[in-house]
Amino acid sequence: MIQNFLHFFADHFPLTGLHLDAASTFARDIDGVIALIFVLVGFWFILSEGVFFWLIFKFKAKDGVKAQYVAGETQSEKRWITWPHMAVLVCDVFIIVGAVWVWYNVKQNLPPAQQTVRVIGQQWAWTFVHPGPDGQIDSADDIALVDELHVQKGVLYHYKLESRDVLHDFSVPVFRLKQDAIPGRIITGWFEATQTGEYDIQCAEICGIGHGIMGARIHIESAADHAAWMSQHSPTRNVASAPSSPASVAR
Ligand SMILES: [Cu+2]
Repeated sequence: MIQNFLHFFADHFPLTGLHLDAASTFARDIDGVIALIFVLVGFWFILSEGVFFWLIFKFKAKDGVKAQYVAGETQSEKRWITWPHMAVLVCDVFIIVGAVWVWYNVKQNLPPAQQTVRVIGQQWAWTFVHPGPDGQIDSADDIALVDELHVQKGVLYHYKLESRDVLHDFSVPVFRLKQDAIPGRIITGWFEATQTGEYDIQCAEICGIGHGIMGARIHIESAADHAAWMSQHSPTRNVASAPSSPASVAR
C-alpha cells in the first residue's frame, strides 16, 4: 500500500525520472518520496505565497485610512497560524511514513545475495572486484577492474564497500543508490538492476582535488551478455588449474 502510494507520486510527478532512468528495484520508491515531498512542500509554498501577496495588496496604504497595529494575539488571528500548522503536521506524517518505509527497505533490510561485488574507493578511482565463474568473491578467478562495474540484470547483489584513504561515496544515480565509504570499515549494501544499459557511477563525497573526475561506469547486462563478458575476462580462462596469485587488474 505504501509502495503504491509512493509510485503514484513517482509516476505523476517524475522529477528525477525525467532525465534519469530508474534502473533498480527501489529507484521508483525513492523517486516517490522525493515527489511526495515536492508536492506537499509545493502546495504549502504556493498557498502561503498567495495569501502573503493577497494580504499585501488588500491592506496596502490607502488615502485617509490609518494603519492599524495587529499583534496577532486574538483567537481569530492565531487561527491563521495554528490551523495551517496542524495541517502541515499531518503532511509530515505522510512524508515520515514513506521515508521510513523506503529507508528500512533499502538500508536496514539486507535481502539474501545472489552475487557479491567488492567496491573500493581511493583517491581518485574505483576498483570493482567481481566474482568469476565460480560465483565466489576473493577467489582466484575474480575479475578486478578499475572504473568499470559489470552486473547482471535481475540478480540481487551485495556490495562490500571500502575506502583505501579518505571518505568517498559510492553513488549510482540510475539506482538512486548512495553510500558513504569509510576508511577502516567494510560496509555492506545491496541493489538489483531492473534494466540493461551503461550508466554513470560517481563519487558523491568531496574527497580531494580529483573528486570531480572520480567517475566510473556501470554495465548492466543480460544473463547471456554477462556470462560472455565473464568468460572473456576471467583471469583463469584457458588455464587448467587456478593460479595462486590474487586476481590481476585487467584493463
Ligand atoms: Cu571520492
